[in-house]
Amino acid sequence: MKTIYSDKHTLRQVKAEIHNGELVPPFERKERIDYILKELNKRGFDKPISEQAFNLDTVHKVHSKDYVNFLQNVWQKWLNAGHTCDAIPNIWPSRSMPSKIIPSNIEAQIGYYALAAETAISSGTWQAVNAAKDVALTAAEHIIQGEKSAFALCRPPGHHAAHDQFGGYCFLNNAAIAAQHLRDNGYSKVSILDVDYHHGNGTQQIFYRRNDVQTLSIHGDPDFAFPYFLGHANETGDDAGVGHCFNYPLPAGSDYQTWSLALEQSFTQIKAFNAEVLVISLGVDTFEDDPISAFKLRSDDFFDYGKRIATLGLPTLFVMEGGYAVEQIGINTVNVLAGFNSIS
Ligand code: FKS
Ligand code: ZN
Repeated sequence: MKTIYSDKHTLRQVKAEIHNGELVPPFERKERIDYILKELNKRGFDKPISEQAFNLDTVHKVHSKDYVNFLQNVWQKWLNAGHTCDAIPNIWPSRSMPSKIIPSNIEAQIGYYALAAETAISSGTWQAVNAAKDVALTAAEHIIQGEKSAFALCRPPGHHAAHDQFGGYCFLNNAAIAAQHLRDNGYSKVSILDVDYHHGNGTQQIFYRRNDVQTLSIHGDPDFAFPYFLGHANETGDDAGVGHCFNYPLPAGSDYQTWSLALEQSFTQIKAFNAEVLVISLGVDTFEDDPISAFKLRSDDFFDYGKRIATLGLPTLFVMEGGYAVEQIGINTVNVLAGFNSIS
């Protein structure tokens, strides 16, 4: 399995995130990628391949033009407003003032396009975000060219990024963009299976009214887990998309036995859909020692579920999402890929 990677991810380095009422060093930091690269090398995976540059055509099929334009320009506008530190969203058109007017004030614009407050914007954020989308598209190209699998080592992650909103460390939805690219290049049915601890709200929203891309997510119940407002079991799709969205919210403390039952249920739906290609939103924050999550998977469990994913026998594109136990993120991530390789 080839890994696609861009060193441009290091251009995104924010000072802090809001966590439990205080500013703390960001959980989503560049060192995460170093541990994964080190473990890939140690376990004999091929040297990572650099990303190719793609234009924004595919991006514009899953995100609005004004949102993408905002991402490209926000940092310069923030500087022009006289600010020097990272930008942190702090005001929203919320339920009591649900305005659809896009404000010209940059602080207000940031709030308009934000879905949460933990995700700061820094110099270099767009460059990293744009490169992560190139990583995902390059990996999708490998599948289109006939590879059985590929690993898009994206940073920042993408699955919380909605049609026109950022948050949860995500800006462009790398998995959704890759899925769209597969759709545009001969694959008529794509399944996106999200195994990150957090619900893939952005991916769900983007494809909610479509019947060509099935979305499935196994995650901490929104009753107690971020992003709180989406990811319930009764969200099944709308319009043409009815029956194409599947959520498996699980209780805090869920171990691999519980988790893998949900995985098997998701497989039943992927088979019923007759998916031609699989995109895995791969977050390893389901790990027992993850600092911001509440599941109990152990390192060996990651190998086991990688193996189980391979039994589906589908071309499979792994797209990196979360995982914050940095010392073990490499082992857990590579275990999934090695498990997959072990039987395919
Ligand atoms: C709990 C606050 C939760 C935000 C968590 C974001 C998780 C991001 C992720 C991704 F894959 F996108 F990186 N804070 N008090 O892991 O889902
Ligand atoms: Zn996560």
